[in-house]
Amino acid sequence: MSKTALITGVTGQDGAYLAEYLLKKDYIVHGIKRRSSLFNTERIDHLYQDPHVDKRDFILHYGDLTDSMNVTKVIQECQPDEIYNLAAMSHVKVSFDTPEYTANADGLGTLRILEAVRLLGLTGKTRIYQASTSELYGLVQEVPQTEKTPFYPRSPYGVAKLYAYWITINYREAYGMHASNGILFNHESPIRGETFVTRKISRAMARIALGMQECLFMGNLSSRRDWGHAKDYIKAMHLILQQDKPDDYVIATGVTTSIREFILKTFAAAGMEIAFSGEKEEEVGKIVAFDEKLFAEKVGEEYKNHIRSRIANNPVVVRVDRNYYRPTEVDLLIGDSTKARTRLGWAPEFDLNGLIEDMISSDIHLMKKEAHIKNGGFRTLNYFE
Ligand code: NAP
Ligand code: F7E
Repeated sequence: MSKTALITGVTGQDGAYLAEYLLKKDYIVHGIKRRSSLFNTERIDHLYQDPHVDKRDFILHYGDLTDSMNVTKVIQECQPDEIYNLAAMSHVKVSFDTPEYTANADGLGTLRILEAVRLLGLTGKTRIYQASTSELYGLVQEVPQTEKTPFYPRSPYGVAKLYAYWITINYREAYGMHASNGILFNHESPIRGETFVTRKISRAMARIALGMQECLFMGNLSSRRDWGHAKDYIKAMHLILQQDKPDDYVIATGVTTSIREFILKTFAAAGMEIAFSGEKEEEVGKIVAFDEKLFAEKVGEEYKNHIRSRIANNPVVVRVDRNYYRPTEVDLLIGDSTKARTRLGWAPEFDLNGLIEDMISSDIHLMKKEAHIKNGGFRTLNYFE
């Protein structure tokens, strides 16, 4: 018989990939989506069937993690075997602007799910995955970070997720619930939100290459992240809930890269060599060399003249804007996922170069299409279009 999963945050990057993965494994998948004044289901529209057709294995419910009655009602209706709690206000910089909301959604939202499962008498049936994060390590106390490294969060987001991490463990210990934390390091993809740094860079590179944007404005270029591909990381979530015993696992690649290096690699992947010069807010990145063959292959022959002219007249394509700095920063993240690799048999298929290739080919394709939409105004295209 098919298992039933409930995914909160199903309209997000991970929710979309996980829903697709579970549907392929013959799960019945329920998802919670928020009401929004504009469509917010672009990442999952390709999975959604006609609601009037009899067999529906992908079912969406309106909801919000700040509404405990809604959360309880949806869980009661679905009677899920597995809950993946992916819903969150997930942007670290924005959490400094909306700290109370972030605590409510990301911290108390997790409590609402755990308590609903308990009150509905589903403790013995429903397994729970909590989307914990490398942001818990914050001001890192150990390098690399493992399941045993002490936490020191550095943002309202990190602190809210710290509550969620511990309340998950507390419900496991107090009520014997199958509730686990995946401590996932940064993971990205072509459907990553446009304001996270990797997607911002990949998208801007495509727009600069096509002559749609002049410059990429960045915050702190020196912080380092351990970046993997979301497609690999959602498999770990599923594996965690298939274990007999609940537990907590670090999911990471074990490779750390600075934002500056990510920019160099992203432009280089499309044939543009960048050199950085200057310090702090005066630092700039210029195009200094051009692999015309690679550029023609990745971007297109017809855009080569534009890059030649940029190199000759206006080579600066990256500048620093202090508005993107955070009040407290997480400088260095690098994870040790030995426990997940040995106990779950998990291993990533994508390395950083593979991730960048996937992201830039998608963004070049999308931005070309966007450039051609002239009538009816400018519209951001969906990855799946
Ligand atoms: P994402 O793309 O920002 O998606 C977040 C999802 O949560 C969206 O579907 C969003 O809905 C929904 N949401 C936000 N607030 C909500 C609320 N109050 N009630 C119900 N739904 C709400 O995030 P992601 O990258 O897929 O990450 C998934 C989860 O993993 C998050 O909990 C994140 O904090 C955590 N995490 C992410 C990473 C990473 O590198 N990606 C690493 C570690 C942990 P809308 O579409 O309507 O905005
Ligand atoms: O920033 C620096 C920024 O916003 C990465 C979330 O998914 O992963 C994500 O959080 C780094 C930071 O991700 C810009 O200061 C420089 O040092 O892509 P990000 P994040 O903050 O690491 C963790 C694991 C999560 O759990 C979160 O939900 O890049 N940076 N310049 C910039 N960052 C952004 N966004 N924009 C810039 O212009």
